[in-house]
Amino acid sequence: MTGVAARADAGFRQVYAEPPTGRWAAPGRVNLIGEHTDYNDGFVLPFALPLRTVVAAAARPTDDWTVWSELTGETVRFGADEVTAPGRVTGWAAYVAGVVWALREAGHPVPGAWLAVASDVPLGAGLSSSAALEAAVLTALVDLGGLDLPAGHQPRLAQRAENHYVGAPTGIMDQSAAIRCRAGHALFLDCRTEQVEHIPFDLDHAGLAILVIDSRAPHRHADGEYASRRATCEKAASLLGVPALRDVPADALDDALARLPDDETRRRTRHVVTENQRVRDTVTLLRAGEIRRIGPLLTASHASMRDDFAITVGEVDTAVDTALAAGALGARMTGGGFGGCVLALVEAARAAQVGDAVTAAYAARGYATPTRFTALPAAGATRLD
Ligand code: GAF
Repeated sequence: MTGVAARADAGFRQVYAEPPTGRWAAPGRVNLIGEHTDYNDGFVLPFALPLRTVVAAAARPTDDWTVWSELTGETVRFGADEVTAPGRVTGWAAYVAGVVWALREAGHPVPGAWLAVASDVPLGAGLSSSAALEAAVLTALVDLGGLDLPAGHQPRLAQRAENHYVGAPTGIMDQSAAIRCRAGHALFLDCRTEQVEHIPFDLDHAGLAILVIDSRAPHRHADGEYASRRATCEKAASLLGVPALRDVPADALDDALARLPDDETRRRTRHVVTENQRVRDTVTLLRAGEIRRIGPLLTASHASMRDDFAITVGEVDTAVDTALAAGALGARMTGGGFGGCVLALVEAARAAQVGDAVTAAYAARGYATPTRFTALPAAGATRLD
């Protein structure tokens, strides 16, 4: 055992003075395309990263949970009283308590447990470290308790933990990616029906790479801005008399926009409707094995996030513009916005050159040095060993 799994395992043995029953892992993600579409009942296309969160765990005969985190060095214990209602455990352990709460609320007999968490998913980079933690804990508890909860039903439960226990009004994408992704594939998810199609995404074979650049921009007011975008979309859907913006077809967009009262609502709506169409167009190209041709869709998605949805910041725009000028086939911010990561589709042989160009552009503007890596699509949550 090496790396993050060994660290979780060693942490467990140190804190609890015995070996864990097993180790469960769940990945961070990047979203290839389809941003802020999930809570509009739309379409997304994420893939799992090889960066994972690992939970070493053992069931306990008592009705309480103890969790150690490598990141903080803290051990937090909570009992049944703290998972009868949201909000009683706070901080990082809320993601763990939230999963226990959501399982119990859905009527599952969750076993008490000792848990130890280690992670390679960077925090605050928009790579979905919180969903990775939820998914790793959920998979461990489902396995340890022999719970009857198929993988297809797990993302909704993890999302409930995040929405209601932690209090973040996110959609279903990140938990779905952490749980349902498949190695070598992107996950085409219909966020209304939760139907998935695993789309082959063989970058190596095409001589391509996805370069992920962490803009390292501080997330300024990201939580409030996310909630306000969501509220505007819901208001627009209600004004248009549809359940969600997913129900506005791309070819009826102009009519819909004409019925909305102000420029801001029109722009937010246009982003969501056109972004759903870009996801479908990307899937059509990938199904035909035309990876190179998705580049312009990625770049158009970025322009829409920048100009219509207004969720980009200088650092991410600089990374996108510089990557494109240095030869990327397409580039866009990925994740909720206001910072986080940019992904660029590049010829594999040019990845370093494109990355270096972004680093130089950041230095010229006085931004913090960006970090970067190339990513191949990895698997979703699983038991290790
Ligand atoms: C965040 C949220 F958690 C997702 O649900 C999604 O809305 C995303 O932002 C934007 O596409 O990652």
